Amino acid sequence: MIAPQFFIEKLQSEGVEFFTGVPDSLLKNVCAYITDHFDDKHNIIAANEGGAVALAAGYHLATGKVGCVYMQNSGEGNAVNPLASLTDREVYHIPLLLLIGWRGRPGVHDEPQHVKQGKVTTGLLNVMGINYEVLSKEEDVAAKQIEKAINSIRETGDAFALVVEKDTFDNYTLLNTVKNPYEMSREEAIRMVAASIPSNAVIVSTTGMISRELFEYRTAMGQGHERDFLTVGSMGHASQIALGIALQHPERKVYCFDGDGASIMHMGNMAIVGSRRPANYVHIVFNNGAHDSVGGQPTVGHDIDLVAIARAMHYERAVSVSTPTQLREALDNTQDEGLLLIEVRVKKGNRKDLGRPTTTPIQNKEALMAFLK
Ligand SMILES: Cc1ncc(C[n+]2csc(CCOP(=O)(O)OP(=O)(O)O)c2C)c(N)n1
Repeated sequence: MIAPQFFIEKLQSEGVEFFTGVPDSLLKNVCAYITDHFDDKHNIIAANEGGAVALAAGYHLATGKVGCVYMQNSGEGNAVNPLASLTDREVYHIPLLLLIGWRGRPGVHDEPQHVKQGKVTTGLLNVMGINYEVLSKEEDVAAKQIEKAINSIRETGDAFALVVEKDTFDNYTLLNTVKNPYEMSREEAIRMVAASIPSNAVIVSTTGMISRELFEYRTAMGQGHERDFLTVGSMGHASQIALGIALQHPERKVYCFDGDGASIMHMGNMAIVGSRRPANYVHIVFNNGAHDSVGGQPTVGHDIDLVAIARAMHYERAVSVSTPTQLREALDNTQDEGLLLIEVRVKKGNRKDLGRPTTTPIQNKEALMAFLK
């Protein structure tokens, strides 16, 4: 395995000293090391992977240097547009190093949302004309690959990707954990909200532990899972799935269980919800100020005012709560009609024995569609 410190110091010795991206579980240790060792001008956790590519482009325009963009392979899709229409040699020809966590690598068991993306990860790079190496787990070989990558970038001016398999990096524990002041756990808040919704309501929940905690709540209560659409992939888009349902089923309440990382990733989606103002839509953002599901790296969730954003985007009502009593009061208001946002500020962390959905995505979809009929 590679020590995160070894990897990053090797990149620094090759002149790479600017990092930006969206954290990934396979890159968790290296992302934590970057978070601890680079200031906020040299490590920017971006809203989404496309934004990260553009940030690295801006850094290059300002310095002539090569930035490193880290991401899970799920983020390749977000990055394709700026890679093809900004940094590519047929456009502005801006060099950058990509570090891509390879979830769902063929032959390695992974969750369903990673299977297709895992199959197309290197194919997408090929079709984009981006050279890559699958990073070795041996430090001396990896060091040579880094030299090769940087030489290629310098000679061609093109992007180069290092693709990272599971268990490539050694452990590194994030030191700079900012402990937020909130006491309620996300799971406690999820349970309270799920227990309060009418029996004909639908929940569309976001990627990561929010969906896992909702799934476990239903199981623990002996309930079925047919009312919940667990958006296991497609991070940042749960609010639009919920909008698509809410507009066609005005007789039902539709809840979106969102994360701060996910809602920030595609924040424009909130403007579209606001523009349609569905009276049966309740948007709940469980805001722990972190990408908790992939290692707890910070988001800007606690530096922004989600209530003001929602109001500016024409949500009729928006409140922020952080205690069970406040949440209970806010939930009492969900009985009324009118587009509503509830921001629930929660602490970081999760139960260590948290399971994963045992139903497949297709089973989930079919059960929900039957329920909606
Ligand atoms: C496009 C994309 N980029 C990155 C990921 C990896 N990923 C899965 S969950 C997650 C964090 C979600 O954070 P947030 O929405 O704040 O919810 P939390 O985990 O904190 O509850 C990330 C980055 C992904 N699934 N898709």
